[in-house]
Amino acid sequence: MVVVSKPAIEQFSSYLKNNKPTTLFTQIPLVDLSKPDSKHQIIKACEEFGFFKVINHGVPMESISMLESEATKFFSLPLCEKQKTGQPQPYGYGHKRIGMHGDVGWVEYLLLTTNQDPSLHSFQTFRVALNSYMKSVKKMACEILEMMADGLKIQPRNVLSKLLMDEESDSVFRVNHYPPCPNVQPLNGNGNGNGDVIGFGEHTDPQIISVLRSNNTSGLQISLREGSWISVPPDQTSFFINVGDSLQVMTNGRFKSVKHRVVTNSVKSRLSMIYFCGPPLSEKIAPLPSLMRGDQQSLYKEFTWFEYKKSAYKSRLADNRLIHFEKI
Ligand code: AKG
Repeated sequence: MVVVSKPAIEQFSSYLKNNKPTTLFTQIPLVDLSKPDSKHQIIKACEEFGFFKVINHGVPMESISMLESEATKFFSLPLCEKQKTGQPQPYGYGHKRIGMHGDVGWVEYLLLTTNQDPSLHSFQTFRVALNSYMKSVKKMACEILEMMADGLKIQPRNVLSKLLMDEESDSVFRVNHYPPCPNVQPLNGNGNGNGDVIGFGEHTDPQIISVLRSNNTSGLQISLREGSWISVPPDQTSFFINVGDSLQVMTNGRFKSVKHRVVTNSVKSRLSMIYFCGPPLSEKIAPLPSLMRGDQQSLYKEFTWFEYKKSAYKSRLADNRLIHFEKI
């Protein structure tokens, strides 16, 4: 549980900026990975929203449920037990504080590297469930990235997925737990509405893509291009894919990383698990040459993933991190 005293709740009550109710987004781009036209659907969704939902993904439901159950057990442990996984610097268990620069949310989380992370050494069954889940999710992510390359008509088709398959791939895994937030009036049947409290503040993900799965509790919202926020109906059998900043750069701005956030629920807790697909630290992040036409110029200065990450760690959650890397 996140233990927060009543006055401290106000700290989290970043009421939605425009204070307008968000609309439930029923037209989320849906990609059926088993269909031959999925590569075109992926491109369209990445161009329009930087976000889509996938079905027929091939990740066994058993593996998903096993990880969810282990994560739920973990978060129900006393605080001192959870803290044995280490402080989030950046890997380990964290609660309320997100990052090092004053961002807070109604959330507790575990942030792990996808390579032999030592944080869970005393949680063996959790570690086993995590490894099995990550293996399937990584495979699905690679398939999506290969379909993306096909849809973009670029060769070789593993130009993006090889960054994930690389032994040095700097991918990260995060499990977030949002306990019910008591001071939110249940304005609708789901227990969330206008007085939403921020669980995880608005941001874009820095990596290539992120693969998100949550339980059936609502809370995830994405920002549309024109700036309005919409609620994403939860679906525990599907995955949601976010375009990250790195993919925005690799496509020279053709795809845009999606701004998203999580609001809390007064009745139900939310559990989400996210695989952030990152390249190796030494990888140059630049527009893919095969996507550049004629004398088209890169919109971005040259940088490595290491340089981007270093800069991102100095920023606040909602900052536009790419701004420092754009050509003027
Ligand atoms: C993040 O951990 O970066 C998120 O955006 C959280 C999304 C979620 O918990 O659904």
